[in-house]
Amino acid sequence: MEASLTARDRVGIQDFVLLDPYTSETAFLENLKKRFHENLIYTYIGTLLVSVNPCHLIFMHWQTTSSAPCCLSSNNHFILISGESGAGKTEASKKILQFYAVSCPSTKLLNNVRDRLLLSNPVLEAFGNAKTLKNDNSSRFGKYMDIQFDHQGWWQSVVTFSVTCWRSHVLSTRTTERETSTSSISWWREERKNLLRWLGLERNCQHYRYLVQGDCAKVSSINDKSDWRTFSENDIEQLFGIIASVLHLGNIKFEANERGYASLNNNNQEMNWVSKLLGIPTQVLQQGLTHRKIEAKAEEVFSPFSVDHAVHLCRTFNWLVNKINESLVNKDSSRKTVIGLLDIYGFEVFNVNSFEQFCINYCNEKLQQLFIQLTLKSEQEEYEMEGIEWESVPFFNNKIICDLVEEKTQRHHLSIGRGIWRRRSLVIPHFVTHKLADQKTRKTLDRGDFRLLHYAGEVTYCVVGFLDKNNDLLYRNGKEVMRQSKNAIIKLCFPSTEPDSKRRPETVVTQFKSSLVGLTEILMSKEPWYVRCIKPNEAKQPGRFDDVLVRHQMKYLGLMEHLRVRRAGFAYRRKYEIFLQRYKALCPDTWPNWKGTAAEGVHCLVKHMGYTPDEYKMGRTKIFIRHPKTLFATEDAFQVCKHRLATRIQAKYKGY
Ligand code: AD9
Ligand code: MG
Repeated sequence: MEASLTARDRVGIQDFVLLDPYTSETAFLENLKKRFHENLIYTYIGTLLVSVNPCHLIFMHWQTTSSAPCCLSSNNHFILISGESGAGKTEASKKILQFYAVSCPSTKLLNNVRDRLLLSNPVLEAFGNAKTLKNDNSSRFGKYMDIQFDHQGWWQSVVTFSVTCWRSHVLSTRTTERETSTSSISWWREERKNLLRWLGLERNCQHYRYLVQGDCAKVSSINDKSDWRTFSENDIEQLFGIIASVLHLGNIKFEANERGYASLNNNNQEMNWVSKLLGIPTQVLQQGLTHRKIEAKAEEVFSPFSVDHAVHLCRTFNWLVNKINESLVNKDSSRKTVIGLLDIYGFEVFNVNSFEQFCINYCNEKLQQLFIQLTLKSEQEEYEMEGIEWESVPFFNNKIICDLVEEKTQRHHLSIGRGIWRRRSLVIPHFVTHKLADQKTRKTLDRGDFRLLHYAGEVTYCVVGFLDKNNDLLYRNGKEVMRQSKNAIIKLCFPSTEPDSKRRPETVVTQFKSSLVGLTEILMSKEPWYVRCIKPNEAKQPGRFDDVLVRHQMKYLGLMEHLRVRRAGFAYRRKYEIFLQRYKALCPDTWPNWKGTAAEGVHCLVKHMGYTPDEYKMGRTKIFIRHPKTLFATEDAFQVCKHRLATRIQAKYKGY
């Protein structure tokens, strides 16, 4: 008994539900810290898993036993991984995939699908991730996949693999972050010189504006050619052609013509390279890049770049996703258990926050709302189902911020009357929050700024370029240019048969909103599991645990509330069968075999253990225990009993 207490003191408690005193935020923080320093980065709150980024490689198995949904269950599940940028969501999602991959038996066919799925990650990351100040390998796309299991609970295939290619990877000349992937670049830096020559590229990546923006060009991530096994040589060649053209495009310098509009010289070397690599006539390209009237003042001159490049990247990325889908997705439509896995781009705040951050943060806001709804809902349902009285726990509900983005009227709460979007324009109140701004904060806002009080903190957005990006004005021009390309991938991405609607396309926010609504519907139909990721320090340093930073994340991730909900009344619950099986040795009437129902056995057992009526409740299928100390006492008694039994058995067999 003593030994187990000591271990508990040293490495902390593995499930916060059993932490005493549980209401203290400091106790919660200390437990996380203790475990972090022991390299125990995973801690539960019931079925929710809290994961703290170790910021270094640790050799351990993922402790998924009680936190991963069981593939034998007949229900469909989803795992929502959340946390801010750099907190470890993508790493956690990879570990979950690995966990399911290794926990299933090997057959050649299966291995093939699994291998391809695991391999698809680096390829997607090469195109969809970027180095930002928050994270060296920051996801700029959301990824949702359904993993299918057969009736025996073995991983069978991937049925849906959808990647929401989102404009958050629009290349922007205004951000301080370099938003194009360098992992693929580092791969081809290793390649033969003639490849570079063929692409018209310099060896030195500093030569390319997109690679030096944000002063974070170097990443040593993917260098392995085998990562690209899913693709043919020809595909790779065409893809590299696209990446190289994006880099060339990034280096094109516009000049202002006599009327103040952007213009390009016919002999522009970069443009010639793009024309050659994409197989688009120089004239068409030149017109496509400049025919929109752009004022030649300050950085606005560069705006056509960003949109055109985004068009390339976004469509190319879709092509990649489709290719990966083709190689992974099983056409067998018979109903089987599915586990959905969602890894999105995390909440982010930079010095200058633009439209991309607005979309990313809104997506996080929406998923936080889903978490709130589901946590409360499922807990409430469980109590109801089990016939146990429910006591509600107050939560900060972020619905108001989602409504604000979604144009829903919120007159009584807000300092403004409506949502921030009105038709296609942005209503820019100086301060948007669920409570009125204090005067001091209000003063720090510039004219073109607005501020949202997100669930994860305040973010000031700069509205420059917001409407253009939202209205996606250049997209159609770019499409026409791209259609003339001879590059096979670009051709597929921009088919000439695609209807070119004369109608104004939906705004980016509208499209984004509806894809999020679709995602929410998928998730709502499944049983939720959560992984909440925490970033221990801003410097990405191993062994450093910043109390203030972690406490802030604990708060906005709603961990304390979740814990309170889990323990509102009852800290611990177990199916009667499982509880009886574990502790039956503690009561002479239930040991070794109990003849009655499991519920009766548990009743007999707890009576024998001296539980007072106030300490527990008998639900329809489960026992609910109010305080952890009751369970600890039972568990400790069990350890003593086990030890005694083992000693007795040893004594009995001594001499044999
Ligand atoms: V973002 O929202 O996509 O910008 P993520 O996905 O939350 O972000 P990511 O998983 O990419 O963060 O983790 C950031 C870095 O932290 C990784 O590149 C690893 O270097 C490091 N990390 C995160 N989790 C682990 C882990 N479990 N073990 C070791 C980790 N290193
Ligand atoms: Mg990520």
